[in-house]
Amino acid sequence: MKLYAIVGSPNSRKVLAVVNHLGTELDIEYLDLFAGDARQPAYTALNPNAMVPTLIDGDLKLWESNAINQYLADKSADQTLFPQDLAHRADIVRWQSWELAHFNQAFGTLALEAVAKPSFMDIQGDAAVIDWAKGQLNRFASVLNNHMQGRNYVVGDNITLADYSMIHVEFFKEAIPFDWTPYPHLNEYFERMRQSQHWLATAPQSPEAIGRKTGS
Ligand SMILES: N[C@@H](CCC(=O)N[C@@H](CS)C(=O)NCC(=O)O)C(=O)O
Repeated sequence: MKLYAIVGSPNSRKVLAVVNHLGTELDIEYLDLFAGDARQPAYTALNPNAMVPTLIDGDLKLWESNAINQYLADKSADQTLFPQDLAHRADIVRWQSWELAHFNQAFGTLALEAVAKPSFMDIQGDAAVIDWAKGQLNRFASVLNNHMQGRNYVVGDNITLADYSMIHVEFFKEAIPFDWTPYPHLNEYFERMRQSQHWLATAPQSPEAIGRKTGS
């Protein structure tokens, strides 16, 4: 198997954490964000979105990080990240769907517009989009905060795919213009996951390494 990723990219880190957790053996090719590697025809033939991550396994060309993680977990002998029990699986998929459609759509948009564009791309973020994302993030952070009261993980008593999905934008948490203080249970959860072994191992070695082909 082969995984295409970008150093420091939140969605790449989401998959790399699962690869680390499962001990999956695969080749990893890091694309250079700034050189436009993802827009080259050879890559868009694999992923027409020109985005990472993409997993290749034989004839399967799989994009979308949550789909990749479900596939990797199902292929693995380790059944704890995405157990076979139907209710448990549905609960994990529910939270993966929710983070993609709501919580991290807002969090990721705020991170991109308010931090990544000005800091890494030399582009001004869109003020109207930033305002919209803040409103959405307030709405959905409150849902996660309430859910995390009295819990260590999003589903059940152990780390599952839902956790690696939920926290994948964590690198930007303190950098975005957003007041997290009303959400103490969410904050404790993010701190716990931030220190978790397999997530920590996906962190870029330096800010300069982000988006570059070399380094990890
Ligand atoms: N829904 C996709 C999102 C993928 C995505 O947004 N990837 C970002 C990196 S974190 C990317 O490749 N961005 C490059 C671009 O937008 O041109 C997934 O979950 O895999």
